[in-house]
Amino acid sequence: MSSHIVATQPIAGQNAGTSGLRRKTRDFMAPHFLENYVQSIMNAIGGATGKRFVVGGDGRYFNDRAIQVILRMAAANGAAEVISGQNGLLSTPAASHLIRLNKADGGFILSASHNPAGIDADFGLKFNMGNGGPATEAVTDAILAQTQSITAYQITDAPDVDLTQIGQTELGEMQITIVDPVADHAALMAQLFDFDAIRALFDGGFRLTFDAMHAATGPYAKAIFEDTLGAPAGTVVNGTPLPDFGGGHPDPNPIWASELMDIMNAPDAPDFGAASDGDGDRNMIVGRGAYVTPSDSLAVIAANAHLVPGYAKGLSGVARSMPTSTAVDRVARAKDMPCFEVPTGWKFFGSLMDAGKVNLCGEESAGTGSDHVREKDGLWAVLMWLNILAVTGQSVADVMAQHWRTYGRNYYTRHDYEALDKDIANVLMDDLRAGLDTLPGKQFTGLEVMAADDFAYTDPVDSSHTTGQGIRVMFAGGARVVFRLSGTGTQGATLRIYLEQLETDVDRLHMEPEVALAAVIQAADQIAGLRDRTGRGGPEVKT
Ligand code: VG1
Ligand code: CO
Repeated sequence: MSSHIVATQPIAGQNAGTSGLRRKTRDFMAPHFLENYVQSIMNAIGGATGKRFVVGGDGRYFNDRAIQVILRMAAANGAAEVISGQNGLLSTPAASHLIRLNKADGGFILSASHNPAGIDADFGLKFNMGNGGPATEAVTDAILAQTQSITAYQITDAPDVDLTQIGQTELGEMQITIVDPVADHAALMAQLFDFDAIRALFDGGFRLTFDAMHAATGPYAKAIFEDTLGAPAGTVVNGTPLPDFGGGHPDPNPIWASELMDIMNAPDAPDFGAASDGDGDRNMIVGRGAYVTPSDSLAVIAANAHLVPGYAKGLSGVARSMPTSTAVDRVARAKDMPCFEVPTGWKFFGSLMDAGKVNLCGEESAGTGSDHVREKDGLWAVLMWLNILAVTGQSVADVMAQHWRTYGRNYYTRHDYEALDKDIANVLMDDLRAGLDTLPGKQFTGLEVMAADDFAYTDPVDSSHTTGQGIRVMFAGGARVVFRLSGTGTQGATLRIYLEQLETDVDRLHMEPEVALAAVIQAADQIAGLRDRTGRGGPEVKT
């Protein structure tokens, strides 16, 4: 085996967004594209010599080929060891755990999360650091700088490594350790949760349907729910990971997981439904006829975490991404614990968790997790709920009703305008930014603006500063609108509008969200001129 240096030049557009680099699969397959990015990562972290990495992905199309390239480049760059999931599979939370467990220097996770998979769909690569969490802003910036100045990459010309057998193998001087993708993560879950109580729940006839959406979580869910906790075979549906995710869109929300929503709204619905996304870090929670918004799920978990063995001592603090509803803030206030508001993307939670300031984090986009890893964790969230239901003996609908009575309800929805012309989206945001100072005191559909800003954040641990994270408009009475451009799309621009309205009147806690939010939705349209500017009748996706 010999290594060689390949001359190359920068490839435009290798700037990572909210969660690593995400592009069309064919872009990643183009000559030198993947290689440039991998070498840029290795350069940005001070080289790979003597280092230990974890590698794995969500099993999507090109996962298998990309891993072979990363292995050959790691060997050529002098890495000591790479730990790979068997057949190249690892969910994002499992990869995060393996990095921490093995004290690795970082990990390469191959995924475009919930984006569709296939040669004509999307592919992605994200680098996680030694703490198991996504590359920080500083490292992401360093990687971008490398992609703009790269002149060569190193690769060996060895044949493919066989990743089908668990055990040790070598690539030149580099050791390759192939591990069961599920075992270590499942063992971690057994430490955190009362598996006996959850087993008793299933023994008593409690029925769960878990939709793995043909993506990474299938094997994890089968091992934990069916093989360990005694849920009957068939509890996990769409449980076999497929390279094209069965042609679906593994984004666990009522729109894309409509198959599960139909099951949960049928007369013979199971007690509990859940789903996860492409790489297993997101979750959807739904009771019989009772969908739980991710923001509410975070608040319920914050309110009840002490019922779960791993969190029996109570939480040190909680954090949410800025657009996530303020439901969790109300729980934190009632329980007198710190609550942080950070920019979108899990990388911003890492320093708070490393410093012990928080051990529960969440995003409105169906991400919830704790400091057991440094990523959001779909199966963890589902187990949190199962453990809470097992202890309280309540249904999901009962838990929600009680929570809203205690803390009030933050009605919430997100509207997405997808694949917009980038210029139109940018001008819309620029105009909003320019007009911020004129908003306070104005009325829109009867709602008075109290404050408006462009969200900026200073990390309380390392003082790093981030600006331009989204326009916030706060109204009197606890309503809020946030305008933000997506950083994970691969086509045009996606404008996300996050809409929220607090309700504390006990007689108004069970309305249709779109009805409760009607005035806020109209106000957002008036403030941004959405229909006129986009030329569309409304958003493509409402979640
Ligand atoms: C979206 C979500 C964000 C999430 C990110 C990665 O980003 O809104 O909350 O952290 O996806 O999720 P954006 O920039 O498109 O809004 V995923 O499951 O990569 O792993
Ligand atoms: Co994901």
